[in-house]
Amino acid sequence: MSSIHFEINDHIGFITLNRPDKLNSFNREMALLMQDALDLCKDKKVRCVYITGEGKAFSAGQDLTEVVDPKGPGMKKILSEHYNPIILRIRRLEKPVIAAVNGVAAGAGANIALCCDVVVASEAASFLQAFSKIGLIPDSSGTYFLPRLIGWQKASSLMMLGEKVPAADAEKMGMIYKVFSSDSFAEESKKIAITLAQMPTKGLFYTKHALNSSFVNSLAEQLELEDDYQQKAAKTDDYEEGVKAFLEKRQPKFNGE
Ligand code: T3D
Repeated sequence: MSSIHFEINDHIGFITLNRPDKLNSFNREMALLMQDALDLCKDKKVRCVYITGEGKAFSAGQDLTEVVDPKGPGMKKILSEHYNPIILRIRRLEKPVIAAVNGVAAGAGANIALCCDVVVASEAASFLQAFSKIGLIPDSSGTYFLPRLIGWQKASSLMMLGEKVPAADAEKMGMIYKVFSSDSFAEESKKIAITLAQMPTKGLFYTKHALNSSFVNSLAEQLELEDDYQQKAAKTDDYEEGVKAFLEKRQPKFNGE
């Protein structure tokens, strides 16, 4: 049994965190295998990525037994070789990445979910910036994305107090996109993946990268970038098909090119 399960179905790369007896907490093996799985998602036949957890948790973040293991990787490697490369792979991937948060998401587990393009959760899920409770700071891009998602004050308070946020509250405060009932979660979250995998993949990629840059660009720079990406989007097969299908009053059939 591998700590990451990976398969491609219907143009979707399914990545399942698979250490359920450890609440899918990350050890070195799982972090490196997740990077490999994200690399496999660069393949053209993958048009959307779906990340979830096996069992009752999404992920409890860093496996804390590994950090006290004298033969373990140590703090420096844990960030520079495990989490940071995962976050950068997700943000740079030229297709949408969905986090389907099935249960508790804590520490790095929460922040990996929150850096994804679409974050949905089961009503059984919760989000926890667990770091302050053990004397650490929020990593895995938490200090970057969380204040941008929910505002500085809420982010700062959640990071310092380390309170667990139920999925329904996370949705209300704009931390995540949608919550589904436990019964419908698997089906509804996969429906989103299927929809995205059939959409104009390059257009979605340009949208993702424009959003990445909007955090740092001036208005003038961002307008220039939108212009540049729009010229590129307008040269895709999918743009041609989208306009043609609209004028012919039929459903478009996008090929992702
Ligand atoms: O050096 C570094 O650490 C750098 C890296 C930083 C990145 C990080 O992610 S730091 C944050 C690490 N994560 C945490 O601090 C979360 C710790 N876990 C919890 O707070 C709770 O377990 C949860 C809120 C996630 C879930 O609570 P609950 O009540 O549903 O489950 P539980 O009973 O606490 O846990 C079940 C078992 O999983 C338990 O083991 P046992 O008693 O059944 O043998 C527990 O010890 C284990 N477990 C949970 N989280 C972790 C873990 N074991 C190792 N590492 C964990 N992170």
